[in-house]
Amino acid sequence: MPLFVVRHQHSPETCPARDPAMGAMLLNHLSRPSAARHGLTIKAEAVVRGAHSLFFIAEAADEAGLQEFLTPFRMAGEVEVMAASTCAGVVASGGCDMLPTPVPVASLDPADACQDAIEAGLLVHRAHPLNGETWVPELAGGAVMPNGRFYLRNHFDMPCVDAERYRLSVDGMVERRLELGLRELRNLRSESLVVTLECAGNGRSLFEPAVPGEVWGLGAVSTAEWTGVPLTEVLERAGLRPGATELLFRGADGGLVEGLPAPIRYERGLCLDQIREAGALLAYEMNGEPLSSPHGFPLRLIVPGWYAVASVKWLTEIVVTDRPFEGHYQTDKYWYQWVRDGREEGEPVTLMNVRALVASPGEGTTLQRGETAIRGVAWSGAASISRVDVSLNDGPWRQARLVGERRRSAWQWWELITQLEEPGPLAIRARATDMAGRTQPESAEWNRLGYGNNSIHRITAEVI
Ligand SMILES: Nc1nc2c(c(=O)[nH]1)N[C@H]1C(S)=C(S)[C@@H](COP(=O)(O)O)O[C@H]1N2
Ligand SMILES: [Mo]
Repeated sequence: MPLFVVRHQHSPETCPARDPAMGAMLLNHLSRPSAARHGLTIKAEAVVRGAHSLFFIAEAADEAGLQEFLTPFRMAGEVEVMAASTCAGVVASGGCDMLPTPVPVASLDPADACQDAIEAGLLVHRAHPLNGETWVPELAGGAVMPNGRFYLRNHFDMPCVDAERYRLSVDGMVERRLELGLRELRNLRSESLVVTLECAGNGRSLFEPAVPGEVWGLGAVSTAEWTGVPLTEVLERAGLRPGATELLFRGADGGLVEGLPAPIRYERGLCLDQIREAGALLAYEMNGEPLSSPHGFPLRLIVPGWYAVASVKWLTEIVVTDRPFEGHYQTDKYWYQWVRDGREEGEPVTLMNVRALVASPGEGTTLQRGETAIRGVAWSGAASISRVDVSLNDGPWRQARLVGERRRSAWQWWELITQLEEPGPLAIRARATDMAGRTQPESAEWNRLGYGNNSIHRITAEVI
C-alpha cells in the first residue's frame, strides 16, 4: 500500500493539545482502531517539541481517503501530505530520483470503455484491462485510422486523468525541474507527425508452438497524425546536466504484476541518442482531436519507428538519469528470447520489423473473375518502404504500386491490379522491403514471448 508522511502544523495561540477535550478527540481519531475504520494504518507518530507540529507515517490505499481522514487536523491548522517510500524501497528502485510517486488517479469504468470500443468497431480480446485490435480489412481505409478504431493495448486499468490538475514533471539530472501543465505544453512549439504504432505482440497468435501473452491476430497496428511538443524542446527548457544519457518515462497507470512483490507503474526507458534519432513527440492530439482517455489523455509519448511499447500513455513523469532503465516492461517483458542451436539468446525489442499486410480482399472473401485490386499497407521502423511484392497462388513475385506519400514513420499503401482468370481458391501473399534493404522472412523466428512476428502475410480468397 502507498506510504505517506503527513505533517500537521498549528499556531501556538490555537494549540489544540492545550484544550483537553479537543486533544482527546484528536488522540482518539489518530488511534489505530479509528485509522483502521478509515482504511489506513498509522505506522508512527511524533510531535516536534515546542514547534506545534505533528508528523505521522500512514499507509493508505489512496491519497483521497487519507485526506478525508485528516479533516479534523485541517480544522485545527494546516496539513501537508507527502508521498513517501520505505528506505528499502528507495534503494531497491535505484535511488530517490528513480522512485515512482503513486499518482492516485481514478480509472475509466472498464465496462463503459469496453462497450465503447466494441461499438466503435474494435475486435476486443480482453475487457479488463481493455485490449482490442483493428479489423485487418479496415487497415486500408483513410490515410489515418479513425481514433475509435485505433487498436488499444493496456497493461493496467486505464487512468482517468484530470486535465486541470495534470502536470508533467521533468526531474533528475536537469538544471531546472519542470512542472508543466497542459496549457503550458500547448503553448510550446508544436509539430504534427503521421506515425504508425504497432504492438510488438502483433501476430503473436500465429507463432507455433503457441506463446503466452495477448492473443493478437494481425490488427494490433494503426496509424494516426499525432500533434504535440518535440521532446527535445522540453529537454532544452529543463537543461540536461553533464553525464545525463537516459530518460525514464512514467505513466499514471500501474498495479500488481505477476511475480513482483509490490505494485509498479508503467515505465519505459530510452537513451538520449535514440530519442533524438527517432524524433520523439509529447503528443496531446490524435488526428486533430484531443487524445482520448484510452489512448493516453492528456499526454503521451510517441516514439516514431519503435514498437509501440515505447510510446508511454498518460505520461506524468520524465526522469533524466545516467544509466539504462531495467524495469519490468524493459527487461522482463519486451525482450526477444531466442533459442538458437539449443542456446538461449536475448535482445531488447526496439524498432518495428518490416512488414506488409493484405487488407483487401479480406480472408475468406469471394471474388468475381476479371480485374481485381489487391491492396494493403506496409511499414518498417528502420526506414521507409522501398517495394512491396505480391504473389498469387505461390507464383512469381510481382511488384505492387506504392500509393500516396512516402513517410519515414508511417505505413505505405500499396496496390496491385490483376486479372483473375481461373475460378477456385486464391492464395495471396505480400512481402515488403524497406530502404535499409530489410525484407520479410517466410516465417519469423520463434521467440518465447512472441514478439516481432513479421512472417509474410498470406490470405486465401475464392474466385468464382
Ligand atoms: N502508460 C501506458 N503506456 C502504454 C501502455 C500501457 O499499458 N500503459 N501500453 C503500451 C503498448 S504495449 C502499446 S502496443 C501501446 C498501445 O497504444 P494504444 O493503446 O494507443 O494503441 O501503448 C504503449 N504505452
Ligand atoms: Mo504493445
